[in-house]
Amino acid sequence: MSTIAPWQLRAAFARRLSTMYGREVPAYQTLVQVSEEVNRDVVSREGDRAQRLGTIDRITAERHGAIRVGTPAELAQVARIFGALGMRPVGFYDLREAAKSAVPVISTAFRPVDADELARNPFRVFTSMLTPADPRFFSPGLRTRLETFLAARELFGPELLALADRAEEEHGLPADDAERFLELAVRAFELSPEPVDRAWYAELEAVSAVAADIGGVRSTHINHLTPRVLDIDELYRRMTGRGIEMIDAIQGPPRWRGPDVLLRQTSFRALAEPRALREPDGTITTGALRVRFGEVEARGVALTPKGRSRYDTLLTEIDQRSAGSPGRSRADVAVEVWEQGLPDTEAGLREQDLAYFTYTAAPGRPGGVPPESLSELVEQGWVTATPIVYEDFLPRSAAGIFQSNLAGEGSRDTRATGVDYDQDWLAGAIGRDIHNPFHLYAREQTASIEAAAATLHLTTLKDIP
Ligand code: OOG
Ligand code: NI
Repeated sequence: MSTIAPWQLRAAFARRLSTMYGREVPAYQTLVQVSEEVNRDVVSREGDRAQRLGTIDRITAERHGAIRVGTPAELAQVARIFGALGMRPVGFYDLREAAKSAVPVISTAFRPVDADELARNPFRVFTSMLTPADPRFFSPGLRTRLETFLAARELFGPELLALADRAEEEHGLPADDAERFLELAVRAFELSPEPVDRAWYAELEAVSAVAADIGGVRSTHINHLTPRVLDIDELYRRMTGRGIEMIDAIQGPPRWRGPDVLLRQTSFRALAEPRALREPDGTITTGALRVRFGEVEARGVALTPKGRSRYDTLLTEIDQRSAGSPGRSRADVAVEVWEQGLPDTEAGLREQDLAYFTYTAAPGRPGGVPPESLSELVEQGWVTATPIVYEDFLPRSAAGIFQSNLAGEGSRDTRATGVDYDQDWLAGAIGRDIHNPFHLYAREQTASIEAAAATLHLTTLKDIP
C-alpha cells in the first residue's frame, strides 16, 4: 500500500481542520471567502509581483492555527502529533511580558523548517502553554488545584499518539492508518461538548480568561485558523463592510510605500457560542462562552537580527511619538517612523543586511567573467535576489491578538517576581530541540549563495552576509 508522506498528512490535516472550523465558526468561512477574493484581485492587478513572497497556490492553502495547553507533558504530546506532520518547534515567545492584560503563557510555533517542505504546505500552529507556577497570576492554593486538574486530564488518546510516533519514525503512514490518524487528530482539536464546570471556570477567569480557556476545561481546541491575504488593509475594509466588527487596528508594521516586512495581522472577536455548564448543584444548564475568534495575516520578508532590532526600535518610536502627539492617528505616525527608519526598497534592505534573501544564478545573465562580490553579481544581473518570506510570529502582535479577544483584563500581582522560562527550559521540558528562526533563514540564504556561486564557477565570493 502506498505511504502518505508527512507533507501530505500536513496538507490533509490543514484542509480537514479548515472544514471542521468552517462548520463550527461560520464567520471563518466569510473570512476565507473574502481573503480569496482579495487575493484574486491583487494577483490580477499586480500579476507576478503579488507572488514575490509565495505562489498564489501556496498562499491560498496557507493557514496558521493556534492552540493552548496546560503542561509540559501536554506540549510534548502536541510535539509528537505535529512531528508526524513534519512540523518542528520554532522560536520562543514569552507573552507574560508582552501583554498588558493577564496572559500567563509561554509559546512556540510548530512548522516545517525546510524550504521545500514550506513550499509544499507551510501549515503552522502557534502553541501556548500555561504557567501555573508564576506567582504573579496564581496563588499557591490555586496553583496546586490547577496543576492537579491538568494532571488528571487526557487531551490526546494513546491510539492517536501511537500513530503519531509511527508516522514520525517511518516518515509517513499507510493510507488506512493515515486516515485514522487524521480523523483522531482533527477530533482532538474540536470544541468538546462536555459540560464546563461553571464555578471552576469562573474562578480561573477572574485571574485570566486565557487560564480559564486552558485550565477550566478537560480538552483543548483550535481557537483560530488564519488565512493569508495579499492586501490586509483591503480585507479589513471588506470585512467591516460585511458587518463583521474587526479589532481597531492591524498589528505589526504599517502600510507604507516600501517592502512589507515580517507580519501584519488583524482579528475579530467570535460570537459567544452556547456551551453546556455544570452548576455547583450538579444540574446542567446552557450558557455561552467566547473562546474562538477569527484572524487574518499578510506576510512580508524575514528580517535579520539587525533588521529585527531595527523593527523593535521603530515600534517603540511609534509608541513614543504617538503618546507625544495625541491629535495624530497612530497609523500616520507609524508611516512617518517607517519612512525615516527603514530603506524603502528590497535593494536597500539587502545592502544594509536587514532582511534575508535567496540568491539564484540568473537565467539571462551576461557572458564573460563574473565579478567576485555578491552585491556586484546582483547589480550586474548575474544573480537575482528574492526575499525570503517570514514564517514565524511576533510576540507583541501575538499579545495584542490575545488581548483583543479577552473579555476582562484578569489580574496580576505586580509585587511578586515572575518565574523565568526561556527557550532552553522549554526545549528540555518537551524533550526536543527548538529551532532558532534566524538560523533557519540564514541557513536557507547561505545554501542559495553556495549554489549560485557553484553555478557561476566562483570559488571565492566577497561581501556575503
Ligand atoms: C495565540 C495568539 C497568537 C498570532 O497569530 O500571533 C497568534 C492564541 O490566541 O492562542 O496566533
Ligand atoms: Ni494567530
